[in-house]
Amino acid sequence: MANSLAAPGALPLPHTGPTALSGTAASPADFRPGASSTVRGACPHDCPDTCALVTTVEGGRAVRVQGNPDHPMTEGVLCTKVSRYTERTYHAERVLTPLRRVGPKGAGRFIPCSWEDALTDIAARLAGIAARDPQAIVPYSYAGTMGLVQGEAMAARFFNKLGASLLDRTICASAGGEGLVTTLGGRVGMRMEQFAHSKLILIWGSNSIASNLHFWRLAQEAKRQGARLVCIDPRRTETAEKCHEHIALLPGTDAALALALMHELVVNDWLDHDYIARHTLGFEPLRERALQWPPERAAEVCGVPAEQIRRLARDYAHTRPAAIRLNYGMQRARGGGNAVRAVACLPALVGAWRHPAGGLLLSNSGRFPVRSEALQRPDLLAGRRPRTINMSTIGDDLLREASADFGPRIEALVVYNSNPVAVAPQSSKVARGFAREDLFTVVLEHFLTDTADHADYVLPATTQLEHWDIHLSYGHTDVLLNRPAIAPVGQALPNSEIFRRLAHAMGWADPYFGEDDESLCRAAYGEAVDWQRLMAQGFAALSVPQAPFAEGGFPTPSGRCEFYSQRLAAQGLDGLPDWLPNHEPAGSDLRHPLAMISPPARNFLNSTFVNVKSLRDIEGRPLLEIHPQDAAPRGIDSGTLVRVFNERGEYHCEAEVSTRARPGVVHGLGIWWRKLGPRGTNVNELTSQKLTDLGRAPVFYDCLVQVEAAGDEAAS
Ligand SMILES: Nc1nc2c(c(=O)[nH]1)N[C@H]1C(S)=C(S)[C@@H](COP(=O)(O)OP(=O)(O)OC[C@H]3O[C@@H](n4cnc5c(=O)[nH]c(N)nc54)[C@H](O)[C@@H]3O)O[C@H]1N2
Ligand SMILES: Nc1nc2c(c(=O)[nH]1)N[C@H]1C(S)=C(S)[C@@H](COP(=O)(O)OP(=O)(O)OC[C@H]3O[C@@H](n4cnc5c(=O)[nH]c(N)nc54)[C@H](O)[C@@H]3O)O[C@H]1N2
Ligand code: SF4
Ligand SMILES: [Mo]
Repeated sequence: MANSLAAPGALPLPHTGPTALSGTAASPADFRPGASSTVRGACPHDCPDTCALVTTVEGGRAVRVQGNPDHPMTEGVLCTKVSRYTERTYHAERVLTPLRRVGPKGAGRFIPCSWEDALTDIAARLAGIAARDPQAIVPYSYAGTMGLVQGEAMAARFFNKLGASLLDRTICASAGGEGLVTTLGGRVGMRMEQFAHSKLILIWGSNSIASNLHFWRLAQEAKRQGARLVCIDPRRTETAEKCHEHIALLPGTDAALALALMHELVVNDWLDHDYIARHTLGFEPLRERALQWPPERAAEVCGVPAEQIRRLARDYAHTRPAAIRLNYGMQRARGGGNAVRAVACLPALVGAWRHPAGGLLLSNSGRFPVRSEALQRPDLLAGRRPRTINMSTIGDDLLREASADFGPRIEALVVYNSNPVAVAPQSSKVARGFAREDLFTVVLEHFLTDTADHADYVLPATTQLEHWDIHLSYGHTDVLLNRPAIAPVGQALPNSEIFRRLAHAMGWADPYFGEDDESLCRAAYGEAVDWQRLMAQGFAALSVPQAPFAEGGFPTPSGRCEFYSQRLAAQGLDGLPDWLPNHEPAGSDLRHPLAMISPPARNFLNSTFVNVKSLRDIEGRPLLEIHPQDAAPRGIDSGTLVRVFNERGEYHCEAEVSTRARPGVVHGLGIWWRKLGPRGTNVNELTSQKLTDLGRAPVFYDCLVQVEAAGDEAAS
């Protein structure tokens, strides 16, 4: 069976033992010309919806990817992006063989080579560096796939055995994650499906229609049943437009808004004293803090009317059940961790958790009993304690010399499931680092991204249609299994298999490198999830209470919702949540008077799909939304090519004059590929490598810029 799936030209496995591709969902007969079958899978993307997929395969070729109608959260519906999955999978520019660099670094000039030559040379180069200091080798990966097997399983075993630097994966969610863990005790919250029954929903820092479509369906259901929807977002997004109310606060001011809401709850005694007494910790000091935040003070900070804040507090206190869909947009500024802490206090103050459709949801990923140690084998470090590199400061770190503080200079990078040259902050520095001629870079990819262009070797990876994987979700609470629907395209191999073969090329014969992908899928949850059910229907629900904190039981050290955190206080930090002004507060720099946020584009997923023509056509061109009041004095109209700049760099794109932007705030949408943007730049030329208060995360939306008409010479 395994061989029937081996790609033409792919090497047989160099070691004995089961192969990565053994045990496929479709029987070999399905690959006969003319045969048709459907295969159940999971969407691999970094999206809270984690949809269940059904791929139709005809004659060995995937012809359609659809939502699984049997999966309650997917309901048979996919977003536009993933319904175009076959276009991406069979894209003419897919990398089909290993590639070796022939041009200068970054030029993207390669020639094909064999797997054997590539792996032999890579192993020799890595072994040479490791002989001096394995910490000079850095893995770099994020969520190109959220799969537990094609993510950090075989890859982690490889780097742990090697003793390479560890990577702190902070680029997306670690500020908010820390905030949530501080207050609630874990990445846990309401069950997603319960939002359909809420009567008030605050959509806070999220453009659900673009980035959490299946939640939006639930919110629509609630709206039909009479719920009021309030969107809290600096940008008038398509979601904000469809809510009853939009609170367009300034970026990075959410904690001030939350504290003013608490002020109103306290002074009007709109509190659930019984819930507070039994299930929370630190109410008295929180009360003191809240009393410092009358709505007038917050109104000044947030740039919204005090009356709007008062009304929101009244609604929140008097509507049952009241739910908050918090999302990551609001934690990409300096005080992002504290902002999440502050918002996470609200449901306990009013006892919203008592009802299944009340409370808050940022993430439920902490509910999944993933056996990370079994997958990643940290024991292979065998007592070594390699240094940790923060992925969000890779720009600076690639340019650093060896020092006692930092450790060895970075000599090699192995990148998979990520496109750092486009997505990491301050990308001119990231690109400069990747362009170092003395840096040895291997990139596992589907396409020649901005990052792959800088590689010494590009290794062709399989897509979700071509490999096994198993998933958690950070929205719903179902485990999903992904079975391969088609044979690997070209000579592509799963990430897991590439690391297996690399281990073999290093001369490592340890049995744990022989474990196949199906076994890894089974090992991911062990007995905690019913494997037979997963095999049969593609998903399995975790048992999570409908109202998780109705009777308290928070997974904090005290078992209570911790308004006050002893743990943070012991570190010398503020025990209470507070508003921390941005690193780059609006009005603080006359040369760069505009605050820029850069939220995702609806038809891309971070930098994925930018090269899929039908989706790029919908998005049009890289653009900057700017309010008419900011555009007029600069002589800018819709369609004007503009130069957006600060002391870190400049980004060229088209202006769209629009009241989606509030005065003083501009929006650079989506993460375009640098090489597809005018002058080879994207929005991350402007963002900084400063970090958040908690979680060491980047501050993409805490960024001051100036904008001017660029004139004709800006054309690409
Ligand atoms: N279509 C699509 N879907 C995606 C993604 C994508 O790129 N495209 N990315 C995926 C990923 S990686 C993630 S992490 C999630 C992100 O999911 P969310 O965190 O829900 O991200 P967005 O929907 O972009 O919402 C961010 C919103 O926050 C707003 N915002 C910016 N600054 C602030 C602020 O200071 N306060 C408040 N209240 N709001 C602010 C932005 O205007 C934007 O509308 O989405 C995932 N889903
Ligand atoms: N300015 C600005 N920058 C941002 C953000 C923002 O809002 N504004 N958002 C940030 C956030 S939330 C995130 S999560 C990061 C996202 O950053 P990344 O996780 O790097 O996400 P992508 O840009 O989607 O790049 C993922 C890459 O992985 C590849 N890939 C997918 N599946 C596989 C696979 O199975 N094997 C291999 N080898 N490769 C695969 C894809 O082809 C793609 O090129 O970006 C961050 N950057
Ligand atoms: S990107 Fe999100 S909405 Fe689209 S198919 Fe994947 S999980 Fe579903
Ligand atoms: Mo993200």
